[in-house]
Amino acid sequence: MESALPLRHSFADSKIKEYRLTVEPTTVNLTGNGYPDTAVWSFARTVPGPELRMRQGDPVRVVVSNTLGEDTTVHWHGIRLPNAMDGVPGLTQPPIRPGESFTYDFRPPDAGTFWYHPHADTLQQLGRGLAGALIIEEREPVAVDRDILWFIEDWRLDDEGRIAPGFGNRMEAGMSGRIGNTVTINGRVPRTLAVKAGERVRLRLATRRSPGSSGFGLRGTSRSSSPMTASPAIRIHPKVVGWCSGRRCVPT
Ligand SMILES: [Cu+2]
Repeated sequence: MESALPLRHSFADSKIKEYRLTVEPTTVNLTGNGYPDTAVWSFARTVPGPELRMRQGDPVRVVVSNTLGEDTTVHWHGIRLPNAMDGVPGLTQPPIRPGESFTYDFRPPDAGTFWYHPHADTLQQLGRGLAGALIIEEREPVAVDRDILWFIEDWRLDDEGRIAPGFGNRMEAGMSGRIGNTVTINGRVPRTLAVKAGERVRLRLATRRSPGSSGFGLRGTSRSSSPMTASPAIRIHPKVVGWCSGRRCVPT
């Protein structure tokens, strides 16, 4: 499907970084340890969706194809973009109908860690797994030894590993949001992250959790940092990481 995009014609095609994202149901194992697999809705058959990396100011194209049984779109959360690329169905673009595609073309103006998600039937599509990280690298690279993304997600699963229905519950929406019973980092229940003493690690944190507040902690470290802090890097000494969320703590 061709889209009418004002920016597109100013791009030199050879320089455009292109991604293709198919929105489709798939099955993943979130919890490990012999627990059942979970049917999710995914970008490109992974949860979270693929990490999209691009350079500040460079042109990027993302072609989104919808194989769900309902409309969708993609919104680029926190990024300053032309309105036509903002992904709000019925307002900035027509919805992407089942079987159709839409092409997003833009130049991200700001560096940082962002995320993308649908803006149609949002609570259900988010709750079933449609989200991914969008990393905009600085034009002047930050000096780090490792650049690590933790994409934190929150799932409400039943005993069979199925995503529990009941999205958009008004009582929950008016309180803390839909709080799950399973937390994953990069699509798995978190374990540990080993870092070397003195290693300079850039730890990027993104979350699609709906509850209004989260806590985060690093164990065995000399410093900790809020997920909202945009500092370019933190120095972690030894060893193991754990984190808390809402009313629960998940030791690792
Ligand atoms: Cu958003």
